[in-house]
Amino acid sequence: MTRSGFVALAGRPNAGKSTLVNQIVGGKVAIVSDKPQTTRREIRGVATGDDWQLVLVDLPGVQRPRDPLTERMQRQVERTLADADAALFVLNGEQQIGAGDRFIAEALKSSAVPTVTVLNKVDQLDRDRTVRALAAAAELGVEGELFPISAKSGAGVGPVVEQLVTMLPEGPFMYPPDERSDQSLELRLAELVREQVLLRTREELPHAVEVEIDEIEEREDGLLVVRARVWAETESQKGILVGAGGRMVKAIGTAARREIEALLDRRVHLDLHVRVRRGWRRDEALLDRLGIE
Ligand SMILES: Nc1nc2c(ncn2[C@@H]2O[C@H](COP(=O)(O)OP(=O)(O)OP(=O)(O)O)[C@@H](O)[C@H]2O)c(=O)[nH]1
Ligand SMILES: [Mg+2]
Repeated sequence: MTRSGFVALAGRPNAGKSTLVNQIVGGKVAIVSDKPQTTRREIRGVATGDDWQLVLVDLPGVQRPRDPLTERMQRQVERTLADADAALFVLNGEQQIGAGDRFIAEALKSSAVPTVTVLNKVDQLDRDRTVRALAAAAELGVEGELFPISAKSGAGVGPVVEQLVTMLPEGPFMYPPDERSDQSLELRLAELVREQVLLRTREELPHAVEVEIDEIEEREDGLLVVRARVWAETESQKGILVGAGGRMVKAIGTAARREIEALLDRRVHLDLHVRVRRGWRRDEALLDRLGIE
């Protein structure tokens, strides 16, 4: 008899949801950055044990929608929560509990989804602050267990997985046991490029950039050639992304290529083109094509 099911991750932007998915899955399936709203599409990370399979649904951080991009992100969260077998509510231990956490807590309480709450980033807290933050988390009144964890180091994550497994319905595995993610190769590569953009930009720019893979070509000599477009919204953003003498786009490309080579364990040539597309975040057709539903 096996157990398997979907666990939706809910939490404010930057709480560490994607870091936690990567930690549980044991590989990088979702990109991570210190910028809020790093995750734009639902990503499934799959963790499989002897007789269980957790399909972790990493979601964009819950926030107030500002434009069609963020509206789509928010709707995605609501849909996924409604369909999940369990929810994993991630709180950012480095921050006070705020309106965003209370909003998610209320949504979880009014849904019938059984929930596990984790207080993340306790590696940054001393004992006293951890105790106080756990008390504040308990006051949110979400039913179910509460665990202090560090998604980054993995401390405390084992018991969370054990608890989630007990909440899964009986049923067959939905993914092959060695599969860790449901994303296409194109999407994974595009995300690895975007991650390097996020690491190197600030303020509005991280939110204004999207990456699209144009072509993946297998060369006979074993080289994999990847061509990607980096979308910006304005000429001045493009200028920053290209950088003086092309230095910025080169740095992004070199770092992303290394990540891609590590992922695929082969030699890669990565070709990046920075392009301007005004208002892409409001362009419903482009959002469709980019798979942001
Ligand atoms: N110190 C510490 N930092 C962490 C931990 N977990 C995540 N972080 C950091 O917190 C930041 C946000 O992590 P993400 O995993 O991208 O957060 P997220 O909740 O997926 O964010 P969105 O996709 O924007 O909603 C990154 O800089 C992570 O390195 C942790 O346990 N300890
Ligand atoms: Mg994320």
